[in-house]
Amino acid sequence: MSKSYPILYTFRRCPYAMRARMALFHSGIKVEVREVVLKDKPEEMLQASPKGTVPVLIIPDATVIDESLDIMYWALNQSDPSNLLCRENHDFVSEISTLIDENDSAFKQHLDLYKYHDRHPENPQSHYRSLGEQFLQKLEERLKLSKFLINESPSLADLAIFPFIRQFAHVDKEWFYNSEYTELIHWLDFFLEGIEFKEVMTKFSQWCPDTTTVFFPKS
Ligand SMILES: N[C@@H](CCC(=O)N[C@@H](CS)C(=O)NCC(=O)O)C(=O)O
Repeated sequence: MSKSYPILYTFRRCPYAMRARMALFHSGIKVEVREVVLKDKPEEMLQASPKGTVPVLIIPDATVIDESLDIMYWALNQSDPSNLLCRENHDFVSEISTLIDENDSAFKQHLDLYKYHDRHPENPQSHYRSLGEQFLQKLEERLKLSKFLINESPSLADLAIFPFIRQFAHVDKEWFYNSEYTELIHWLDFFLEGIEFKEVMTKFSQWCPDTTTVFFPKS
């Protein structure tokens, strides 16, 4: 019988999907990739997860995991050779979860206001940017104390947050790369230039039931 792999519905440019792929990559778990076009979601994905967001992971026992953070924890709980979960340190574990919560709630809201400011004309774009900067400042302060957000090596917090900082930076790259957040700029570039990210950003064509099966990572 042929080996069955977990199936990952993903969308290349989605920051939630990026962080799920980063964790899968670090855990060394190979998945079948199904690249989704958000305006044309496959029926198979919606049947597994009717809420219709990516990423969605279906593991071989048919369990559906449709929250990016849960996919990260699932993968790293199987295998975490880089100790991204910082399991042995309870303070780190709780800092990781607090930082990710803040990213996924207030910062994500501010990021969307900044990115889609034209839908919120009651304030100028710079107003929404300064709301997001509260989180940038917090990260910058942490990065003055240690090389990564929690400690001297990357943790789950770094992997879960950097795709969102990338998105914030890309709204106005010139502003970001000339800003006072010099530690954050170095930190972001570290992830963007890494081989993991290149692998994570591999382009796949839209999946449909007739396409050839493709895997991530490729090798
Ligand atoms: N809380 C979810 C959020 C995922 C999410 O919102 N993904 C976006 C793409 S970045 C999505 O699928 N949106 C649905 C759509 O645009 O139709 C997670 O962490 O997985």
